[in-house]
Amino acid sequence: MSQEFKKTACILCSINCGLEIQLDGRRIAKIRGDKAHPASQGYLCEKPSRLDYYQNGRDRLTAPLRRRPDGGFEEIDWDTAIREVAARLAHVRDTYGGDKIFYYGGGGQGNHLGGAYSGATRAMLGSVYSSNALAQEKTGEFWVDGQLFGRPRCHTTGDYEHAEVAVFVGKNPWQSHGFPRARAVLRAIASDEKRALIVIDPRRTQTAELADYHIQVRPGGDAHCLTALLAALIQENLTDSDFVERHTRGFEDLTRHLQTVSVADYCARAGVPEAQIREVARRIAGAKSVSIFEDLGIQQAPHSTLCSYLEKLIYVLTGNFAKEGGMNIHTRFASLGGGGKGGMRVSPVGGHRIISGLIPANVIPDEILTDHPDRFRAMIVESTNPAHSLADSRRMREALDALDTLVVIDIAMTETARHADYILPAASQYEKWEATFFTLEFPHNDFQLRAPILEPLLGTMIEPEIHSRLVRALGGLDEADLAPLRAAADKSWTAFGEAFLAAAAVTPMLGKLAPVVLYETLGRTLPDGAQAAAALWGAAQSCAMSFPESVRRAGFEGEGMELGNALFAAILRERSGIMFTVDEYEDTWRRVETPDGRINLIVGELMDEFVGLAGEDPAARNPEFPFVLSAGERRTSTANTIYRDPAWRKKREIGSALRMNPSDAERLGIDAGGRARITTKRGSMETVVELTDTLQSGHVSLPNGLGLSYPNENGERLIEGIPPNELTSGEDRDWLAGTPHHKHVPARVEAA
Ligand SMILES: Nc1nc2c(c(=O)[nH]1)N[C@H]1C(S)=C(S)[C@@H](COP(=O)(O)OP(=O)(O)OC[C@H]3O[C@@H](n4cnc5c(=O)[nH]c(N)nc54)[C@H](O)[C@@H]3O)O[C@H]1N2
Ligand SMILES: Nc1nc2c(c(=O)[nH]1)N[C@H]1C(S)=C(S)[C@@H](COP(=O)(O)OP(=O)(O)OC[C@H]3O[C@@H](n4cnc5c(=O)[nH]c(N)nc54)[C@H](O)[C@@H]3O)O[C@H]1N2
Ligand code: SF4
Ligand SMILES: [Mo]
Repeated sequence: MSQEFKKTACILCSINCGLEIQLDGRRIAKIRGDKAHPASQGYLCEKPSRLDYYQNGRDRLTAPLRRRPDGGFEEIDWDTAIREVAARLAHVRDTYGGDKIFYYGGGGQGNHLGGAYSGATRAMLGSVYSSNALAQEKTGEFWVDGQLFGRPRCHTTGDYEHAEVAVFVGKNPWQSHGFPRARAVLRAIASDEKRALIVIDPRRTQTAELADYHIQVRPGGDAHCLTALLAALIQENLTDSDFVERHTRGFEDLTRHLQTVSVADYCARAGVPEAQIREVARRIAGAKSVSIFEDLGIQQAPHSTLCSYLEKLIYVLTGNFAKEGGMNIHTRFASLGGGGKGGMRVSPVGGHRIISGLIPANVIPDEILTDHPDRFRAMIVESTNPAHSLADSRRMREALDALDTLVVIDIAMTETARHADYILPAASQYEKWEATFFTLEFPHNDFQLRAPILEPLLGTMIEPEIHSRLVRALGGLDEADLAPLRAAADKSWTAFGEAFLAAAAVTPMLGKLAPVVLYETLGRTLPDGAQAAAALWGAAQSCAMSFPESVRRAGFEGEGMELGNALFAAILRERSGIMFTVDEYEDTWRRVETPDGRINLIVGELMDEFVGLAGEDPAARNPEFPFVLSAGERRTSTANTIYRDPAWRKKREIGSALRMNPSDAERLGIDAGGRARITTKRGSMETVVELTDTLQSGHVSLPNGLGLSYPNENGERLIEGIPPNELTSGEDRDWLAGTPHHKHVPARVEAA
């Protein structure tokens, strides 16, 4: 066993804590936190200790696969795979138009470089529509950011380290993280009597156990709960009137409505004590600083876009914006959005709103399973598993099967890959240069380029090379264009930059193919074989151009392209990652993009829904489906579908259980450790039950990421736990953003 610890990062959630790994041959033997990582500083949760189950899973793909006429797969060599995939997709483009080739994915929790390079393949194909997992969680929030602050990219982040009061709405950071060193930060708030932790969650989560105030809202009652909180702020004159007057627009109109809201009535509907809501309103108003985190508990539940709006009003009306401990608009190293052509506003078949370049994930099957001439005919799926992770798996599988061509780029044989015409096996995230664009922090934002710690598994390929070869096979790279760029790259990055800009001005396609052009030119000159990092040179340049002052404060020097070069050089050099921007609180105001720099308090499109809450009862249930199922809870035993082998979970049975309140179980005749059948309008499945009073009566919960098919030692595929989206339905989604109601699925439970 090698004694050396190699620096890399955890790939299991968006925080990407810095790791040091000791190898035993190709096995991941020892893992510890990297103290030099600028954000995680050595912090780790329990999940990465099992990373060998990812790296050396039995499900790893080791050769390109082609579907045979009999439905099985056969191995083919890479040259054949690239040639045939390019030809099949070009055929779709030439027959029906490149806009019929839909791209889904581009990265998971640890890997966004593949997605960066896929832009070139898409440009060759004329593929303009895309989406990814953000379009089933964050697009409603992004849209609201756009309404309040001017553009969807005006994304705010909390400052939980410094906040006097931290509020979590439908978010369980003890388990799911979402900000660096979450457990340490939560413990610090909980143990300081001058600070307060507020949790709005129907379930008594680990975070709620620590909280000063656990607002145990009724499932689906958030819109009423948040409105009651806002009404209490307004009616008790608890808002920051100076801030509101100087920085916002629409307060009168908003107040007119909130003055009419009965706090008592809305609290009753939400299932929360009025006294608690009023006390929390006063605690928030009296605090020096407040940060608020909203997540899937509202983003994947009824009124999700409206709830995002109400959540943001709380911190805006109390002036907790653009200040220490409050909410701020952060920098970004690169965009997480979908790209594509600027003008596209709605999906081609159903006319569904596109937000941040992303088609709502829930409507993807509707855009395929139709005879509409503009339907998607082909799909490229990269580093994501939509047949498992999107609503209504059965319909998603039908849609995948209805495509002319499905190409899947993954490291493992997934639920989605099984429907592909071609599967291209990627090298794992420990076998290549990788990075994520989850750069969401303020005032210190960090970025880490990870070096490979292992050679690619035989037969696999890194995504940048896959895309480069596809672009070449599609006729996109001309050696005559590349040679002068290579020569310039040999001189200096500045010479390269100038040559590239000049060449792209003459041949615009070079600009559209930029990631792959950089890979084939500049990439070949990078030290330590970091060819795959080439696209980051472009990202570093645009980051330095967008946030020059913040990049300078982080210690980088130079004018124009030199500043971006300095940033890029540090990225290549620092294996633990770098702080790429340091902000001042005033920067947040410079990033507000409304015409007059004020925050809009009125969002016209949401007002009917907002006012309509008065006539709604969130406790109403269909007698046929009296339970609310939260399908996809984050537990210590879940990590999306990144770990496929069920053996990674230490307590296998209980980790996959349906959680329910003991009183419900007793009424239904289900014993502790017994089994239950859960039925929704889309499906019915059986599983083991865990009894716990952390759930309210009438609320049951299943973990996310389970129910994967995985081969045992004999190669037989077994499924452990419930694949949650066998039970969900595509039509249960937010009317505006199209985000799914996964946390709020009407269900029936019976003893099995
Ligand atoms: N361990 C682990 N961590 C993860 C992941 C993982 O798979 N495993 N996945 C990562 C990913 S991709 C994401 S997006 C994040 C998600 O992170 P979270 O959003 O924190 O995760 P969830 O557990 O899905 O949902 C949060 C909470 O919503 C609550 N909830 C359910 N219904 C309602 C409701 O009606 N109202 C309110 N207010 N709350 C409700 C649930 O009880 C739950 O505690 O986690 C990331 N971190
Ligand atoms: N019912 C329900 N459904 C949900 C959720 C829920 O709470 N409830 N949560 C949703 C959320 S928030 C999210 S983010 C999604 C996540 O679901 P997906 O978007 O499907 O993402 P992951 O499960 O993270 O899958 C990542 C895929 O990337 C592959 N992979 C890993 N490393 C590499 C690599 O280096 N290269 C390539 N090419 N592939 C790689 C893995 O094998 C895996 O197939 O699930 C969503 N689905
Ligand atoms: S918090 Fe997220 S990134 Fe950090 S160790 Fe845990 S799963 Fe990995
Ligand atoms: Mo997610």
